[in-house]
Amino acid sequence: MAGSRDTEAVRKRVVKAVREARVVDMHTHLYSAAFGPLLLRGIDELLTYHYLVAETVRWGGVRAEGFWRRSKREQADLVWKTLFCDHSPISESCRGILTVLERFGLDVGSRDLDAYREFFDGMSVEEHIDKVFELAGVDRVVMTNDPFDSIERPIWMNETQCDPRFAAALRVDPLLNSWESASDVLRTWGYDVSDYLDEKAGREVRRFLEEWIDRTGALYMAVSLPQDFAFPEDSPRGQLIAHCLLPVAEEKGVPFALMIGVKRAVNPVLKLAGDSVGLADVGAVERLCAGYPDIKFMVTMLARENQHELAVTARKFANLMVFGCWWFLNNPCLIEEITNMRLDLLGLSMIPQHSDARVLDQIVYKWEHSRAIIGEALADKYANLAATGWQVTDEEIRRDVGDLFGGNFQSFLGR
Ligand code: HDL
Ligand code: ZN
Repeated sequence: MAGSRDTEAVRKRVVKAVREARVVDMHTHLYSAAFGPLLLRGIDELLTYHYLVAETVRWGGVRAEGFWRRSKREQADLVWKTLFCDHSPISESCRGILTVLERFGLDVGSRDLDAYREFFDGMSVEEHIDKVFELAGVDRVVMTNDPFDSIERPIWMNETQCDPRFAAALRVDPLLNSWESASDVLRTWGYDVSDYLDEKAGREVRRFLEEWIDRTGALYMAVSLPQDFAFPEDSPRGQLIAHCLLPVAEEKGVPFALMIGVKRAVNPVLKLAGDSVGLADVGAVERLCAGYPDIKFMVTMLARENQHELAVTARKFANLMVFGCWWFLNNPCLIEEITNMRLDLLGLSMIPQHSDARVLDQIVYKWEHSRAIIGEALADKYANLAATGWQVTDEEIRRDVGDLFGGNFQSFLGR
């Protein structure tokens, strides 16, 4: 057994284990090479990530309409000038790009954007994926797969072989949040659904979900939900969840992931960057978990103010797995706060982080930054144990860290 109450020694062992942990990134917007243009990679995509678009437009040098009229390269040039040259790149989104450049061994001090472009352009997509997964310490990522996406759907219909490092998740936002238009589309695909959600429509929607879970091998079904999400609710979404999503989740044994608290398009001209956050009702999560004890729910919420109640709700329901510091919470100050809250309330029975990466290279920085913060929070907890005389082996530390960075997710899937 390691030394007696040497808290510094145990901290070092925990930080090392977190740094070395293999990761299963359970929510991303990445795609394998088979999905062609859907896989975003390289410096210009990193610079035009919607987080940086919002931060660039804020400085007023360009209105959003003018930004969108520029080419991707011109947009990246403008972001680089505004956020990296005219002002220091302090924000998490900006700093992340510098972390990526540094991890690839590039000369960050040169600020030579064209040299960075030349480097990324020199990698084939296969080389690029291999290198990024190696640098990030990631074994597998889960994609966000939308059957209603006009580019993605034909790729699945052609039974494309997917890279085993990229698992699928069936995203059902159009179905649940825009039933009117989704039902029209479903009819064109041969599902006999009318606008009115009768028993036949319910049967056909369940068939659609089952077919797409089988086609994609989806590990779970997921939806992002507005801040005013309510359940139960006498609405198309409420009926679709109760009569379609939940029965299929139970039948197929796949979790239902709810991502709650989005205020959609508060500034539409910013496009993806135009969404915001709103306080949501954790009671809906409580009623789902209580009402359907045999169904597994993974939940992340977008408002900082929802985090404590969500963690307490997870103490009440073993079929609830909270995950990630999502979107506007994916910042060092909030990852630290939320991770400490969850460790105090839930111990190790939670999923501390996902990357939400949209650009391949982002998993390098998102995981580097999160490992540092989660590692420190975890080290504090083991130091507290050591201070009592509790001793922990390296195997036990690696077991616990493995649970947090992939094991809990895999176990919750029942796979
Ligand atoms: O709905 C989601 O999955 C969110 O993650 C949105 O895609 C959001 O635009 C995002 O990229 N957040 O990081
Ligand atoms: Zn996402």
